[in-house]
Amino acid sequence: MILQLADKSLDLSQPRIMGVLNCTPDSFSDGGRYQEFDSALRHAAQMIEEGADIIDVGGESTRPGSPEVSIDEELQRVVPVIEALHREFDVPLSVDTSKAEVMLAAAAAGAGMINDVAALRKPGALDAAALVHRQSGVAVCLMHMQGTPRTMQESPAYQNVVNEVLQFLLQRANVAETAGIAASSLVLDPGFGFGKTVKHNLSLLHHLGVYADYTYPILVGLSRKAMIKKILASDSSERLIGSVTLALLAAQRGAHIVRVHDVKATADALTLLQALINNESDPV
Ligand code: 8Y7
Repeated sequence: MILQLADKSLDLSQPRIMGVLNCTPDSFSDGGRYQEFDSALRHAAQMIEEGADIIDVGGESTRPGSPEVSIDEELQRVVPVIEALHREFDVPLSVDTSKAEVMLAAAAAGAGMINDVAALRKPGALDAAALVHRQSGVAVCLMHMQGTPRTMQESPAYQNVVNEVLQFLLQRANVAETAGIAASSLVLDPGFGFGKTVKHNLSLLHHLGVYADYTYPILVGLSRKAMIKKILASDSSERLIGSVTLALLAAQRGAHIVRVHDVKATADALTLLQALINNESDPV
């Protein structure tokens, strides 16, 4: 399976790594715009060096309880970074946004994928994504979320989380395709932690294989999520091991792209998984 991301392509016959590039001010010291820009570029360069296959550039914190960011602020955070990365590196770029204006500007700056945690439900987002898809073949990741980032963790509830998330994603894929986005350019994501309890997240991870019956690539984000701390009942020192373990479990269950903060450690885990798989296809 090959995913086209505007002018770049990604072979998904083995699991790929999406490196998280946060362009939110709270992830840096308050050194002003240039320092934030510079620090973002260096962080991206390091993740590429460590084996990231895509860089996900985000300017809006979507963590539970986060305040919303204005369009202008988000544009100022992500567009210069995407432009610079597109100029300097060959790696595909995605933009983590739900806003139509940011989708348009990011695509013009060189982003090859839109990663929308709201699955194109915000005003104008569907049309903006369809437009940049038609113009330059931009791919779209549709993620499931119950509720909104501000309130989603208050009381997540499902009859059958696996089925409901799947039905939502297939329905959003259908809406996207009707708007003119090719099925082959869509990626689906169950949205771990977005309106889900630990139990919901574990059910989704356990049953990730249900997506294998569909032709869409699957992206998962489990890196540094609250479920790790809740299950391990320990503090941040266990986050790395927890994140890498969950990325590996997801890859083993068929995830095509894992969205992670710790690229090097994840790349090592996936290399070991690949060695295991390759060994079986080698004649003895
Ligand atoms: C995810 C994501 C976040 C995820 C996709 C965090 C932007 C919260 N999580 N995008 N974004 N999937 N596609 O903890 O799971 O990284 S933000």
